[in-house]
Amino acid sequence: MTQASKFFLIFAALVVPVLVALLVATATGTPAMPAPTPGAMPAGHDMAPAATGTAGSAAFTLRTGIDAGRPVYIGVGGAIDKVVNPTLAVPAGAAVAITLINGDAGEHDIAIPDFQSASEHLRATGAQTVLNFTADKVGAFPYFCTLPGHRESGMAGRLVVGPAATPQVAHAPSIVRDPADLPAPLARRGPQAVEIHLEAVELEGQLASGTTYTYWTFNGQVPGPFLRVRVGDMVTVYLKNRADSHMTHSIDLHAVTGPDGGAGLMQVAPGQEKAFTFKALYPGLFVYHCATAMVASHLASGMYGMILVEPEGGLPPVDREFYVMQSELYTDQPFGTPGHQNLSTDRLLAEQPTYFVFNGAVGALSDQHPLHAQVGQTVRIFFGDAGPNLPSSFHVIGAVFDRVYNLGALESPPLTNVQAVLVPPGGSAMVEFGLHVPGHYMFMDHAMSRAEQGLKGMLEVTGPEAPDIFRAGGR
Ligand SMILES: [Cu+2]
Repeated sequence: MTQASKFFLIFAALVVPVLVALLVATATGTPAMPAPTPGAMPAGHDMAPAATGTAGSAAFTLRTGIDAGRPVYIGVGGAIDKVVNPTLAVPAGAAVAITLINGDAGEHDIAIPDFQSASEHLRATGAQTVLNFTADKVGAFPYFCTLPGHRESGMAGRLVVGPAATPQVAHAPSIVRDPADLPAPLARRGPQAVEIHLEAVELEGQLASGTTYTYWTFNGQVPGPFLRVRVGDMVTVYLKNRADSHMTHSIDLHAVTGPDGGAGLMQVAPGQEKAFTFKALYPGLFVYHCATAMVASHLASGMYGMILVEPEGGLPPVDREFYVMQSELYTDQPFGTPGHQNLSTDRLLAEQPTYFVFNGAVGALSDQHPLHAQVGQTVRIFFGDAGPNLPSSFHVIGAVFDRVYNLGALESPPLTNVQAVLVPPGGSAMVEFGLHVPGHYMFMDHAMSRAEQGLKGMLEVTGPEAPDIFRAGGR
């Protein structure tokens, strides 16, 4: 957890209950009295941010209803959805629109006397009215139903006008796959039949601190599972698309010899499952991905992974293996904007990413899952570039790759003593290097601006110092 998020949690734990208690006390202590004089502006963390709108406008929808036997307002949509008598937070100076829908067949209205604003009476179920006014003073102001007894029995809430809009910070589970989450090398064996089971899962995930994104994934994580087969295997791939998906999904494996890499046979609608079988003719490190139109948007949203087809006899043993994939995201708001982000098709088509990530999220391989190894060990990184569009100049700062299996070509002689390897979108490289000096080794795409947009990973190496190789000072 970052310092900033720790601070936020402590702040929220200490301050929010106090503010809520104050608001409740004020609201229930003087139910029938005239509106209180606007006081100091409360801190913003207890507020429901504007359902829609910018600094210049804010729109909310409320529905009348019954809660615990009393008439209330219930929020509709956005951050106030299903909240009873929600606090409506708007920036100072905003043009406010509150739509009221009659949801319970009683007669109701809504008024905010501090802004000389009151609606018509709604009598029929489903009737609507809109209250419009400008929030031209800062403070907390009651809204309520003016029909006799309704405010007193519970039909009241607050409008809070702040100097600026409350930032909408969003939280969701991590979708990051641990780079150490990959199967061990296969035992020595001949070719055989292998079954692979994958599931397309659409889910809300944490893209960066305070920022979320709707990922499309294989098996709920990014990248999808690391698949490991042997050359000559007959591989049957099952792909299920979860019933709660909104999109058709599919799979194209670059290890396949056959039309569309399987994707023509494997377009799977929500709630369905399909299978196909291929023979792994070629050893190598291959990307797989969803290939449903628009393919770029499925890749940009997280639907990719890698399959290793081991050569006969397997790969030479190493001490540590890691699974790392780079990709770009194209969001409608700039890098670092808090709140939920949507895919921007315009940016995607213009190849102008807002985020660059390893394993799906900012901080995935630094804050969440740094790579760990020890002095004296040899490390192997299976590195893939999911794109969808941009190549990677993969580099580990302070290390030289002893061996690079360029383009994932495992049966070609490796390049030796390499500083950075260029990996195309939809391509891969297998790199190996020995660890000689302990410390923090940052890795990235040496197109360095991308490090400022999320693309940083960390290899933590522990063990004895090696002053004969690296030390401070002169001789
Ligand atoms: Cu897909």
